[in-house]
Amino acid sequence: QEYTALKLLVKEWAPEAGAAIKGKVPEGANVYFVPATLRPETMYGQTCCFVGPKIKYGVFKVSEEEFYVITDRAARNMAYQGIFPKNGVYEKVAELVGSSCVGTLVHAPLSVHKEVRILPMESVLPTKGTGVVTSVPSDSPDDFATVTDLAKKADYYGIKKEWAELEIVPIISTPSYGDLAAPFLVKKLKIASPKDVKQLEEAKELAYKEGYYQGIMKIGEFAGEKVEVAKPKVREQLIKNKEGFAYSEPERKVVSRSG
Ligand code: ZZB
Repeated sequence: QEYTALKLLVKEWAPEAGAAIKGKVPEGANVYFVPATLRPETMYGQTCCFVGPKIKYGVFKVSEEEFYVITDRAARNMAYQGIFPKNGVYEKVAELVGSSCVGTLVHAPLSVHKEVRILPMESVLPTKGTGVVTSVPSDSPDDFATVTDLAKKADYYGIKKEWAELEIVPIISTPSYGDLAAPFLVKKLKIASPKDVKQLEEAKELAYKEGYYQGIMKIGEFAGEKVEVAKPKVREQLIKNKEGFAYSEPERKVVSRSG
């Protein structure tokens, strides 16, 4: 899988995570949460970024000034892709459990929402991508189901309701599902919660196909262009601006979020 890894700069740590990295990451260094995405063209619509609450993350040193929050597994893969200074070597300076990061404020490149929160998602797989997932509820049914659930049960999740309620703006228009494909499909397939994994899998497949082959960009520098055409351009732009980089991982048996 060829992903685009995106760099979400930490602006303000959640207290528990802030305490855990204190003294381990130099004051003033830039720390990034690094989600892996197959849909760089949707980055305009990020409303939050997910971690698995029970997943263990490392804070890995890229240079004196740059650190990445990702799983150990992703760091190991990245170490052979020229992302760290020495081939095969990845230095972990601290560890963070996902739940401690919830509430952290990060800068989301390209998004209409400049700053978004780190929020919990139970279905994040530790064995895929970087274990960090950026949320685009306009175009990802899983993300729409999760932010809806988070807002509904904010107290239960220990978050502020408004963190899960950022406006969902149209990014891509499609002939079959309108310009908010994920909310449309979640409603159409009668998906009630993130636990409806079977219907969510189907919704994801439909959204992928329609978005890629029929979608037209509604926003950003490539508005009016076909998604197929805009996708590599947005990716190149993120990479050129050092807001993202290419990250690939070997094919695995289980490739989907819901297993
Ligand atoms: C932003 C985005 C916007 C995504 C969208 C999808 C969609 P796939 O097809 O099953 O391989 N993802 C990445 N890592 C993980 C993880 N560790 N656990 C769970 N989900 C993860 O899924 C690739 C997508 O799964 C990635 O692309 C990421 O979400 C998520 F509008 O990034 B995506 C119709 C999908 N739309």
